[in-house]
Amino acid sequence: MLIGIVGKPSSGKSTFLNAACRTAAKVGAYPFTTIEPNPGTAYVRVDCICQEFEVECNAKNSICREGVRLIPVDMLDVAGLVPDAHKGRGRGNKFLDDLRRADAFIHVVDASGSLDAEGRDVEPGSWDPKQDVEFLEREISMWLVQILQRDWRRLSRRAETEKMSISTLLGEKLSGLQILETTIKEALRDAQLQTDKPTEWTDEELEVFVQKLRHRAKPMVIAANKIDRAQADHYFESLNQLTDETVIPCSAAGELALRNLSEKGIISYQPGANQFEILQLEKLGEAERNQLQRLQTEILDKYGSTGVQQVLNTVVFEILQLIPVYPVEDANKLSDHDGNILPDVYLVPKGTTARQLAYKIHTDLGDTFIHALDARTKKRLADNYELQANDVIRIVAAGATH
Ligand SMILES: Nc1nc2c(ncn2[C@@H]2O[C@H](COP(=O)(O)OP(=O)(O)OP(=O)(O)O)[C@@H](O)[C@H]2O)c(=O)[nH]1
Ligand SMILES: [Mg+2]
Repeated sequence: MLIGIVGKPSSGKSTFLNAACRTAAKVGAYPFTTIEPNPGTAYVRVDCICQEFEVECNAKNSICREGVRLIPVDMLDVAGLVPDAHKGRGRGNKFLDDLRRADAFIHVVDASGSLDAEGRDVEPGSWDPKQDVEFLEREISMWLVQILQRDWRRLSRRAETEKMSISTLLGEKLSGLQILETTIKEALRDAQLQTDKPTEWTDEELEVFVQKLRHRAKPMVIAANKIDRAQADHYFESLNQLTDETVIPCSAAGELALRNLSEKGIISYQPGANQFEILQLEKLGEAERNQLQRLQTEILDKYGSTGVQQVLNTVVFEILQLIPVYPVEDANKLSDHDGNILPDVYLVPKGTTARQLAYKIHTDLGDTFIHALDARTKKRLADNYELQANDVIRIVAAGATH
């Protein structure tokens, strides 16, 4: 799974990546600090089922820390987008091709209104960030339009002359963008387009279709960043009212500071928490003490967290609607064949069946699937059983078990 971090220059994308992934991507108070994309691995956090089963995990594909399972998700921070990037302005929009595989985007917005459209400093509060939301969604749509337009004529003619479904042809064309034919069909319905006459679609109609497709295929959460600065709470409220996207108040810089101090052992802090504990007060200078005090009262007390972890969990569990499931090979010991307890957790879309899980683990396991077993009840589950969050599943297959 891949989550893309997008937004205008200097909104705090690389700071968000560094806070979430403990990377060292270059950060700078000037536009286009990032040119080449920065990859990272963040973790979403769920209560691990080891507590319920009263066992100690030997987590392999994830981390279990004091009953909290940290599940890795890949992230990619890219260059800043500016209005009319699709016409080549700024760094253009070609770099978004690195985000073809992205399942969702985090739009990092400067909620303090201190940067213009190009990411240059302006009087704090003088730039209304709602413009950033509008232009960014348009630029992402235009990126998709340009991908489609490359051979739209040939594709639409072929659909009509060969009497092929336009959704099937679009599905083939867009498979590299992780877009399924079912999603395309839904977007065509949303756009109310005549699917038997694609050659007659106007450019505007194609754009409407792409907007609907973007909304479904590349869903977005808005991180109202720099919430620690003046004016930001006001703009956060108005952003929240303006758009149907989820908007989460966020201080990437605050999270970064807390994680840095926590890693040095100076404070104790769990990402996502609404408080921290100072362990080594003597190691903090007066400025740092004041900064921590402000972080507590102006961010954690006010918003409940720095927002970074909440943005990640919202993308994975609310927007993408993924659920954690634990495959095991021994349903009694809850282990793999080496005896590791609850080694793996998979994030799968709601509605995933037992057989689909088998395919995710290994193609052979899917092909030779016989039935699955619920480790809690020891009941057999059919191939079309829809997995539930926190299921512990053994897959029984011909020749191989898991
Ligand atoms: N006050 C405050 N400043 C922040 C926050 N997040 C980032 N910044 C600052 O904003 C500036 C830009 O941060 P970057 O992370 O480099 O922004 P970016 O979006 O990656 O910028 P480009 O790579 O140029 O597109 C830096 O000076 C950061 O320290 C935040 O939550 N609060
Ligand atoms: Mg950057």
